[in-house]
Amino acid sequence: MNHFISRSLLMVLLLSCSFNTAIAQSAKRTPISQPLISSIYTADPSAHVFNGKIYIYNSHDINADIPENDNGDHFAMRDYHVLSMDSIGGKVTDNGVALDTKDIAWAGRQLWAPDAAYKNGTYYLYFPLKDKQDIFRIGVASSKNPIGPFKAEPTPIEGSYSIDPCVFKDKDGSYYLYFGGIWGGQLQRWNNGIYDSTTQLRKPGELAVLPKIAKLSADMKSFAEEVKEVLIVDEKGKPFYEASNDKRFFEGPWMHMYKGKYYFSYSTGDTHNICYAIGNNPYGPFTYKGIILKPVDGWTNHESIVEIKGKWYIFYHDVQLSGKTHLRNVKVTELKYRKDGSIIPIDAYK
Ligand code: FUB
Repeated sequence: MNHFISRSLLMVLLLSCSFNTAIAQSAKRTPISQPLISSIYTADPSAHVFNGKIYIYNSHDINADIPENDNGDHFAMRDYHVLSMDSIGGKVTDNGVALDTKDIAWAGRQLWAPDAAYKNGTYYLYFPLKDKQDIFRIGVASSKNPIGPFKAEPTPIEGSYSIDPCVFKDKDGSYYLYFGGIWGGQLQRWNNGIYDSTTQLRKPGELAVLPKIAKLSADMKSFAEEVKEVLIVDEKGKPFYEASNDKRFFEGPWMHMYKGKYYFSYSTGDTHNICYAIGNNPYGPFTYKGIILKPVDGWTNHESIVEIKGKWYIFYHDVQLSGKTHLRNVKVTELKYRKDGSIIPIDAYK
């Protein structure tokens, strides 16, 4: 008995030592930037400059006391708040509730990473949300004001599915919606527009699941074409297999243009990188180029990349304020390109 107690004590001591070591190690990671706001938890920042002001459309994380699982049930967000600021480093304003699930007719649960766009005097908010059948769809809401309140359309965008919408305005004025996320984002369950809840995650020897794209209609509320796959290839032009999970797409698509090239960035999810691939048009194919942002504290990693007053910035999140995966805080730091157009990888900690 005594032997058992002393072994247990030893285990507790060892465990607390390794736990403290883990804390000490993470404490050594000094963040290069601070949370933009600490009064609420925020994540998945999609930043835009509208009329010279910076607006951040992000998830609003809450603690719903739901145990963590691979489906992401613990990300149980119910509304959006738009953040705004006049300049990088300036005061950040939380503009209150912009859209609430209770005002979305088709809502089931989980308002995940949104994005926004402006066209002809109206702001459009694109948002992933599970419908009443627990299937992620993408909805659209509109407002005359960039901070909302937004009014949601009565049904999701027809033909939309999965998560993480990113709206991109091309140089000819056309708008495209990129979307998709695997695991809890359900992208692996969709084949040729059909949902199958029994579909398993791809095995290492199978081709990786690809993100999706569709051109938006003139009214910004529907797809103007069939959803297409966004092909990401390695330097030899070969598509990635699931085994390359440090490079293949997982979630968080974002598109920006730099010096005439299309930069498609995304999170690798279970390996926590933000990577990028370059193409010559919005549809791709995109050739993998490397890591933009190394893993941050917390499981998820999610980016947006924007030019503001001649400098480039990456908006991202980590869990500096809470230490908890589902209670994140958005941040921003400068992003730099080399002369050849490649991006200098960022470590968010010193
Ligand atoms: O915030 C919920 C999900 O976590 C997002 O949709 C993903 O991109 C990941 O950040």
